[in-house]
Amino acid sequence: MSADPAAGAERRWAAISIGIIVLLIALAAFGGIHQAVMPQAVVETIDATTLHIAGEFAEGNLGTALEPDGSVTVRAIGQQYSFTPQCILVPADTPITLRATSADVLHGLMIERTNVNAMLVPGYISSVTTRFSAPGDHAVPCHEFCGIGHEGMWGRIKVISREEFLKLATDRRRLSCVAQ
Ligand SMILES: [Cu+2]
Repeated sequence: MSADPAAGAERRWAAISIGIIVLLIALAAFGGIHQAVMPQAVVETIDATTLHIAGEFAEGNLGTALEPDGSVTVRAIGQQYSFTPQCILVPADTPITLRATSADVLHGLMIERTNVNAMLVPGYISSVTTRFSAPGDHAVPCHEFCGIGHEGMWGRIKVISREEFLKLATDRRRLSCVAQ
């Protein structure tokens, strides 16, 4: 059989295409598996069974705290079926670190109209940094199904002006807008 130069070229190109596809699949698989098996750079753990008794998430530490550098740290807990504090008070135009965890099962913490979206996993601390440009109210739904009362699990974030917040922060160690 005489060699058909066109058929040879077809086969070569097919082999190259298949080679490229195999390489891309291998790269995607390596990337995904590699990332999945590597530990996260920062994992903070906490004993979910003693959250309320002592440590960072004891009741007196929940809410919003003004840090010496002028930034703000919010500590919150998710539990079936509410967030504590139920209403989080934060200043606008301020770097905010939100630290939260779960006291029981998996919950979600999403702040509407922002890109803040975290999972609250019992035993782990979720830490998110954000900043609000303007005062206003944001709903905070739990968006991980956590049980029969899940759809009623909503918190709130109230953003006030920085001046107003600093005034409130002078005489209170932890702030929230619960019952306001
Ligand atoms: Cu929930």
